[in-house]
Amino acid sequence: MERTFAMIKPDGVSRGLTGEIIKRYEQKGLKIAALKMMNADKATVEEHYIEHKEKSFYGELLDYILSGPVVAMVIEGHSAITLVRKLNGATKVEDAQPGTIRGDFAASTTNNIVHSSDSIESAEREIKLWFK
Ligand code: FUP
Repeated sequence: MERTFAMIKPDGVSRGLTGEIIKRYEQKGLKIAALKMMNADKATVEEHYIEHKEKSFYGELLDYILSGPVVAMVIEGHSAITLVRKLNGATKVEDAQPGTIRGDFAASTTNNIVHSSDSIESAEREIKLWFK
């Protein structure tokens, strides 16, 4: 059994996609082990995206995540890390396939609706960070 961290970003929440996104995770057979809607604080978001600190899009990314409430989740299941990332779809807007959350709903790489951890180490780090 594996645990991953997932987040519905502000545009996912404001566009009313929360139910649709959770439905896709549950439909796949994954379990929502924890869930909270919150306004993220800047320190948490800076820490979350620390690997992108020097990137050109970092400022825009922070502003975006801080622009409204997010839904933070812990998702549990066999291969949960890989499965949630497959359901979410590719990071780059041009690569996100129809049938994935990003492929179906995102029209920009920055405003891409969802996040999920990319490894066991990231999942542990992100769950600790968002569910203190
Ligand atoms: P992901 O693991 O799919 O969330 O992707 P990354 O960790 O590489 O990127 C984190 C976020 O930075 C993405 F969700 C969107 C944003 N980003 C950009 O805005 N431009 C880029 O070129 C790459 C990422």
